[in-house]
This record gives sequence, C-alpha cells and structure tokens, in this order.
Amino acid sequence: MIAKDTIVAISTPIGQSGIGIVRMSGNRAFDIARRIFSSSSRTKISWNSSFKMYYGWIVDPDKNERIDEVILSLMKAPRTYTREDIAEINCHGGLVPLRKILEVCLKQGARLAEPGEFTRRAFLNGRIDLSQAESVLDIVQAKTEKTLKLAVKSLEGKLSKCILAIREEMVDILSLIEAEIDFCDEDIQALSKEEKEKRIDSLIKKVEKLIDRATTSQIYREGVKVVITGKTNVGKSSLLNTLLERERAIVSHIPGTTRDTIEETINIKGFPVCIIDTAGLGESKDPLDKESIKRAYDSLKMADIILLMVDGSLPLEEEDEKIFSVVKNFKKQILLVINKIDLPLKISKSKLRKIFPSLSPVETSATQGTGIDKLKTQIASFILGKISSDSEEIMINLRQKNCLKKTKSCLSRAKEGLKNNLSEELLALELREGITHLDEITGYRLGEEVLDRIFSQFCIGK
Ligand SMILES: Nc1nc2c(ncn2[C@@H]2O[C@H](COP(=O)(O)OP(=O)(O)OP(=O)(O)O)[C@@H](O)[C@H]2O)c(=O)[nH]1
Ligand SMILES: [Mg+2]
Repeated sequence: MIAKDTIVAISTPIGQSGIGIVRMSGNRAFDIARRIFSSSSRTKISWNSSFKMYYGWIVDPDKNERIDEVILSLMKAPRTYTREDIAEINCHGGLVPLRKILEVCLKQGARLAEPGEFTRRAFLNGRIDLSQAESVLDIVQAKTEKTLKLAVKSLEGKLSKCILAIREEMVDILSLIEAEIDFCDEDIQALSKEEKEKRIDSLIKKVEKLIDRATTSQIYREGVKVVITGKTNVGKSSLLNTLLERERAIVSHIPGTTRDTIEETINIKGFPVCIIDTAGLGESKDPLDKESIKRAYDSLKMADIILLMVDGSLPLEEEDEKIFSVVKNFKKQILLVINKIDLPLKISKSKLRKIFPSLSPVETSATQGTGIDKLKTQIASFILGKISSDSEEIMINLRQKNCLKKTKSCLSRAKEGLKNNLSEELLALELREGITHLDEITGYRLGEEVLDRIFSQFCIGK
C-alpha cells in the first residue's frame, strides 16, 4: 500500500539539545528535500541511492534564506522504517530551528504527521505486523533494561511467531474438520474425536500461557507500586530518599512533615518500582492533616505492596495497633520494616510477631543505609512471586491479552462442543472465530478505528 501524501514531524523531544531531527516520509520526501536543501560539499547528491548523508544547509526557497546547518540523510524505499522514501534532517536541537524546518517542509507540500503515523505506515506497508508495531511503543517507554530487552524481542517478531504457530495449528484442525464436512457422504473422519480434543486442549494451554504472560509484561512495562506507610516520624521519607540516593522528600523530626504523596520510580533488579511516600497515618482534627491522610489512604488502595514501617526505637502503642488493623484491611501484600535500628531497640519483636505471624520484618536504618539491600531483595522476591516463572520472554499488552482471551473462549467452547457431540459445522465456526481474534493481534484484520486507537498512544514523529 502506498500512501499518497508525504508526512513530516519533529522526531526528537522539544527542548534544547545537541541535535534535533525532522523526519519526512512519502513519495515526495526527496523532492521536498531537494527544494530546501543546499549542499555545502562538492559532492553531487545522488537522489537515487539509499542510506547516504550530506552536509549542507536548509534554505527557505521562498525567501532564499538559510535556516540552519544540517546533515541530510536520504533513505530510499523500500528498505526504510516506513518502506517509503525517508528524508531525515539532523539540525541543531533548538525549538526555533526545528519549527522553522518543519514549516518549510509543510510549505513545500508535506503534511504534519499524526502520532505514531510513521510506525503505522511501517505496519500498513507490511514491514512489521501490529504486535511488532506495538513493541516500538514499549521500546520508547521502557523503564528498565530488562523491559527494553523484552520489547526488542517482540520487535524482532517473537510474539508474532508464537501467535502464528497457534494460528497454524488452528487452521490445520479447521481444515481437517472442513474436509469432514465436505466429504460427509463418504464418511471420512480425518481426526478422531480424541485427537481433536487433545489438539484443542494443547492449544488452550498454549493460549493460557500467553495470557499469563500479560501480568508479567505489565509489571515489566508499568512496574509495581510500593507505598510506604506507618505512623508519623517513623522514617518513611528518609527511606524514600535513601532508596533514591538523593534528598527528594523533606525530612524532619517534627511529626507530620509529609503532606502530599511523593512518587518516584527506581530500578530494583530490573523491575521498575514506583516508590510512594505518604503522610503518616493517625487521627487528627486538623483539616490539612485529614486531607494528607486521605491521600495516603488513596495511595494504599492503589498499592501492589504496602511497606509498613515502624520505629524500632519506640515501644508499640495503641495507635500503632490501630494503624496495623487499618493496613491489614487493605488486604494487600505487606512488607514489615522496623526502622531506626541504629538506636537502642525498644519495640517488642514478639508482640509484632503475634500481630503479623506470617511476616518476617526487615530491619533498617534509613539514615545509615543499613538493611536497604535486604529490603530491595524482599521487594524483588515479592515481584518474582507475582510473575509467571516460564522462560518464554514475551511481552503481551492488555489489547493482545483480550484477543487471546476471546480465542481461548472459542477453543473452550469447541472443546465443550466435542464432548457434547456438537455438529462439525459449529465446531468449525468456533475455530474460525478463534482465528479471527488471533489475527487481531497481528493486525491482519483490523478496522481503521482500532488502528487509530493503537497508534494514537505513540508520540508525534514515531
Ligand atoms: N536514628 C535514626 N533516625 C532516623 C532514621 N530514619 C529517620 N530518622 C529520623 O526520624 C525523623 C523523621 O524522619 P522522616 O523521614 O521525616 O519520617 P516520616 O515518617 O517521613 O515522618 P512524617 O512525614 O512526619 O510522617 C528525622 O529526624 C529523621 O532524621 C533512622 O533510621 N535512624
Ligand atoms: Mg515524611
């Protein structure tokens, strides 16, 4: 499919940087570049060859005015990102040169690209399938190296291969069933009922495995939320700062220092972990305290892990126990932390054990950095407990998960149908529908509306 118009966008973030890139794609990209680029070198520009770079200037042809000193890269279709001709202009990375270059490209007939339109063209022109296109978004947004590694595997086509293998097997079973329908007079049975059941069952297991990967992928993609809570002054903000290795939150000996929630993401053993520091829990009549505590509760609702901190240098009080029961009510995974262990221990560990019989507390000194590695290991093992242990390193997003769930329902209905001696026609119908849902993952059959929704998540210029 060749798009009629030529698109252009600033592909680098807006701000000040060493270089910025304006990218054009389409069958007029070279023609527009020819009109606005003035080569400074004696080298003749070869408009027919690909992957060549030229040094020169971008000139506004209407005013004959130089805009910026640039490097122009020419990439000839079809071996390009979009499979169309691409002209990329590396200029100085300031807002004004980038905007002015964009403007001259537009004046010469290019159209401003929509978010994700370059990748959309790569998909529409058949260079990558939809699951590969979606992995580009994961690469751009990767928060850790591990996430990047997984997304790159998807871009290389790992998910597509898995989906195609499942599809192939479904088509195979379907064709055998259809042969039975076509030759019903001749009483041909290509597959016995047991064989069909066995093969459908194994397909269901494969699809389920992929569905399970969605939870793991979400953890790699978005990370987990760890909310630090406890009484005021126990050292919550000090812990946040120690984990971040910088003084992000205000710390003071005055109880009630933290009012707003503070969120920062760190990398713990390859997982993106969002640490949220909150106001100390407790009762108060002060409206500001009330609002801070409400925000702390809101964060606890969103938490994947609650890091419940107590001050080891103080004995347990009634207020602590009240907080414990409130926190327990959230029914989340709790990680108990006894802080300030550099001071003489006053807290009763046996009392704590009675209240939290299944938890083994981590002892820390947030100010001295003691126990922090152990705490990180505990957080990582909580995460590892949530993710599937199979070695298949595949990223599945929510959209893909929903398609897989629909395929699984079709397969389960087919399996049930086999047991109840359902007609071959209805079995074939279920398999065909299941295949359609797999095709939605690779994008073989998708309407414009769905594509719009997917590519609108991209940034302009990608
Ligand atoms: N000795 C010692 N002091 C600590 C430790 N952690 C925090 N503190 C001190 O305890 C006081 C309170 O620390 P914060 O980190 O502000 O405590 P918080 O839980 O965030 O307090 P609020 O925001 O008021 O709820 C400060 O004076 C810290 O220096 C620790 O491990 N050992
Ligand atoms: Mg605080």
